[in-house]
Amino acid sequence: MENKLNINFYPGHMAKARRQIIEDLKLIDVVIELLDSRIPVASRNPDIAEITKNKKRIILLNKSDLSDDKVNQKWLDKLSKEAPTLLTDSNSGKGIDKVVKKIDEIMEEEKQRQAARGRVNKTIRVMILGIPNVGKSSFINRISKKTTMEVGNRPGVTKQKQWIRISKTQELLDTPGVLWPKFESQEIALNLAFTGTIKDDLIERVEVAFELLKILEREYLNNLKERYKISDEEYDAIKATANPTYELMRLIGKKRGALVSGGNVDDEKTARIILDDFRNCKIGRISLEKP
Ligand SMILES: Nc1nc2c(ncn2[C@@H]2O[C@H](COP(=O)(O)OP(=O)(O)O)[C@@H](O)[C@H]2O)c(=O)[nH]1
Ligand SMILES: [Mg+2]
Repeated sequence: MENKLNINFYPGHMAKARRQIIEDLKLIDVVIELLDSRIPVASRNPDIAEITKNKKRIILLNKSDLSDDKVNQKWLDKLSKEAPTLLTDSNSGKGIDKVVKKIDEIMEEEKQRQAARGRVNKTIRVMILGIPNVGKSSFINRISKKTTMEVGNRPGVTKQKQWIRISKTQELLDTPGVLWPKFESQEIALNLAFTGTIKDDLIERVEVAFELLKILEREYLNNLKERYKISDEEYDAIKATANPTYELMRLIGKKRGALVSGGNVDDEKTARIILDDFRNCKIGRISLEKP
């Protein structure tokens, strides 16, 4: 646990998951790459392009209810050059209908090729890929409307692939492919920590909250002021100190009553408040990465 931000500790497990994905892909026509719209770079496994290189692919920027709409549009523009890209919210279901339509669209040409060879109505087979916590299970539950999810739990059939019919033309593999993120930089590791993809007990919470606050102060200051009822005068006073971000953190702690006996600010408790508020969208819709 002292080994903070270094959690690549089970390569054997990862290699096995990767082999399984490559095996499963033989059955698949279209891959859905699920990303967290707040951190499309950090939530992307860099090997995915290689793993899926002969497959049709669509990209979903999930948790779009939590991210900044202006930034979402920019990511849509950028990623669409690589593959068809859509915004989804797997909690409410917003954007999910468009996924089925988009898959039919990108398979249209292939379908006509098959029809010319006498194969009509071949079912399109789809699979989800993504790192932990991006919303793969939520997405599958949403798109399958919970109709056939339980089938695979019968004893004796658990080894068999289960397909969930998601439209007249499409079936989805019921188990998503889980790829691990790569901690290619401190920035990526921090973004994964902010969003809760890396568990807090593996990391230094106060440091992580401090780093998040730095970004929020720079990019979303008005959201912060509003959430924690910080006046312009209070913020100006903080700005004049030697370590404004730390003073901001202390002010937030004070405002929220996160104090230790004696009246000093409880940094650990304050860190928890800031991280929870961010993750629960209480500071507003925030994007941590921009194209
Ligand atoms: N706000 C929001 N939360 C989501 C969305 N999709 C998933 N979640 C939440 O993110 C967490 C991880 O989701 P889960 O489906 O288990 O992710 P998985 O590890 O990829 O299967 C859960 O708390 C979900 O409720 C979404 O589109 N919006
Ligand atoms: Mg899951």
